[in-house]
Amino acid sequence: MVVSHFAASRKTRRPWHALLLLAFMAAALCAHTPPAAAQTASTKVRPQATLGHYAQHEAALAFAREIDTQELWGDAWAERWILQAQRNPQVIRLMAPAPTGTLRNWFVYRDRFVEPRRLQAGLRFWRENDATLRRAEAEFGVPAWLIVGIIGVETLYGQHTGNFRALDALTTLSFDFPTEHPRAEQRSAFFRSELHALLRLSREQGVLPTQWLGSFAGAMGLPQFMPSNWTRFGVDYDGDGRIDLLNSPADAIGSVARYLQAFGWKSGMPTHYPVTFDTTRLALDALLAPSILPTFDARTMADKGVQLDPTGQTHAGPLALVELENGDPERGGAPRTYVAGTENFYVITRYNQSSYYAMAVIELGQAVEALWRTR
Ligand SMILES: [Ca+2]
Repeated sequence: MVVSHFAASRKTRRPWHALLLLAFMAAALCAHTPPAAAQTASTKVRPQATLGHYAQHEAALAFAREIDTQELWGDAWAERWILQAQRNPQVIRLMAPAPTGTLRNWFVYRDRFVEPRRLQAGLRFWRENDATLRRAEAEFGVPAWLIVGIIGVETLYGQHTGNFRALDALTTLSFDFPTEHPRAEQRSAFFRSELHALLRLSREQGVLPTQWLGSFAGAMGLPQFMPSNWTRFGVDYDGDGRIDLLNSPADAIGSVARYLQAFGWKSGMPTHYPVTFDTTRLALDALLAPSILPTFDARTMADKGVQLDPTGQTHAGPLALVELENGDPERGGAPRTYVAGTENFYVITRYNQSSYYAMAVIELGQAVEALWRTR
């Protein structure tokens, strides 16, 4: 979804106008009838029609009015909620770029996710959802272990879905994105389109925008979907008539499978192969230049000094040499880990653009599957 830039010359509203709008908003909220599932929540949490930080923020308000115009929301739906959005300094701190020069550590990262508590939770999740996982595998061609790996790494099977108000997080990242970030402009444009998607999703689902909770980046529910993905890839997989990624494991399973299918998951293709190096002709710089984008066929890999295992040698598609740091070897770290990633490895990084993430998902999912098979 593309959100056009708002017109800077738009007429500025006066404060009394905002107050009138709030009175109108309170009345409209009473008349608003959410579907049954959301109604319980909305009666529990009485919306406070208090002005938030962004009620004074001209660019945010202009953006909201632009959305209202685009969407033909005659009740100023976007504006009335942006008026309530709060700036969250913790969100800004968490989004700030990591200090440069620190080496990452795959072994440490893996141990955070492939550990007894998460394995047991994964086994329980598999037991409770086996039929749904098998259905998703058959319908989308995405293996059960991969879905189990993703939901496990994302939220520990729904236990950690995030406590940030998504409206505040997305508005903060839209208009107060940390300027020291190298791609600040691009990232804040992304979050503005997600804020737009959240407002639209709320309206469609009959949920007040202030009620959504998620990560500091606005990802929500068991699979941590951004609002636009909720609309684009969400599946009602338990057939109750609504897509509920906050409470329905079945909807989460179907949605994760559909997402991976849409990004090109190839049924039956491995994610990666182990490698060893022929150091006499290793062209490491050339191999690492395309990063995780699969680029070299098995033959080219061999020419550049990468020895694949016997299955890898017969792989038909392009491969990427994936490099994972294990800290600084001079300070007690281990040598780097290398694997040859396939196009399916790349598909997993479309969920989260990190090779560490993809490897953790693969290892957790396959470890849970091994437990499930030998139960
Ligand atoms: Ca559902």
